[in-house]
Amino acid sequence: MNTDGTPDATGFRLLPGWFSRDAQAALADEVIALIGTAPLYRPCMPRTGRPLSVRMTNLGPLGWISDQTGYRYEDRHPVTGAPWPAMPQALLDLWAAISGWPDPPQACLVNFYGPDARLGLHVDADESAKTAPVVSVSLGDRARFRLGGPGRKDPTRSLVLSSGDVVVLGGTSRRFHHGVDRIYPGTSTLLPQNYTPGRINLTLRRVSDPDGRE
Ligand code: MD6
Ligand code: FE
Repeated sequence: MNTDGTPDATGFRLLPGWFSRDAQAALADEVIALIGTAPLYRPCMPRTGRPLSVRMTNLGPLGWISDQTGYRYEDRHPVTGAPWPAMPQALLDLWAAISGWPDPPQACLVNFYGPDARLGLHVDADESAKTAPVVSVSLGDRARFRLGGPGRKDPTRSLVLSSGDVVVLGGTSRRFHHGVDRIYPGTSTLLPQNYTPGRINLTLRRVSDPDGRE
């Protein structure tokens, strides 16, 4: 695992402090304003119907959702029924700068972690675009991110993600298990009071394959 911003042999890449403090503040302001129209909600796990501890919403043409029937992409907010708001330009610029993918991202999943929220080990596997990387931005409190391998039981490593850091899962790492063990409450002053302690993670994805199938 490299921490100098270059991809490792698996295509995993960490870009520490990619966004300056001012850029983080501008992006956080924009995302929080958009949450005003597309409110955070608590998705449920398929089958069990158990609510996740992370609250979510989406930006862009498509949004990732989870409910009793499964995981999928939808063009509308499941609670308000409205189309997802457009993605901030800064996220489109980030994707253009580092994804190496010719087309823009179609979905930005917004994850909000309160002090006790976690995200279990998972693979991002609901996209037909199997080779496009997934790019994520962390804002607010630090988090312990866990990265495994293609198998659920593969050994894992952990790294701390700080506000402004960017992670890229490209190449073979695109299908690696990963999750968030915990956040470290009170380690950032970026987010406004009603999001503190807390962490926002923005995950940019291509959803359709190059022939346009979803
Ligand atoms: C998070 N991130 O950092 C959760 N997935 O809160 C992800 O699940 C993720 O950071 C794919 C690629 C990058 C990520
Ligand atoms: Fe993920």
